[in-house]
Amino acid sequence: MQKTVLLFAGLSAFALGVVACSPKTEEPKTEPSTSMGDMKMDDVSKTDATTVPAGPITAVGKITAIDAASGAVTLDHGPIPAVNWDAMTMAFAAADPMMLKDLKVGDAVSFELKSAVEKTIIVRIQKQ
Ligand SMILES: [Cu+2]
Repeated sequence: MQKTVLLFAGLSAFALGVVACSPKTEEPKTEPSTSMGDMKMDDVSKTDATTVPAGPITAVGKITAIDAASGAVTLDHGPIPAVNWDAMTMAFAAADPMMLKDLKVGDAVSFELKSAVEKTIIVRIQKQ
C-alpha cells in the first residue's frame, strides 16, 4: 500500500517538474560516460554546462497579464532558441518586483532570462 503511495508521489513530482514550459520533448542527452576515479557528486552548477548558451538569454514579447505587487508577469513571447522554446504565452517571475512598476498589459517588451536553468525568472525587462 505504502509503496503505491510513494510511487504516485514520485510521479506527481516528476510531472510537476516537466510542466514548466516544455512544449517539445527534451532532446536526447548525451551523458558523458563517467570517467573512472572521479566520483560524481551533486555538481548542479556544472550539470548543464555544455548546453548553457554563452551570454544573456534575451527575447521579446508582449505583456498579457501583470501583477507588479507579487512580481508576476505573463508574456506572449517569441521563440527563444537558447532554451528550446517556441513562441508561447507563459508566466514569469520578476527577480525584483520593482522591475514591473512602469509596465502594463499590452506593452511590447524585451526581457532577459536569469539562466537556461532558471528560465522562468526574468532579471531584466523593458519597453521596446
Ligand atoms: Cu515559454
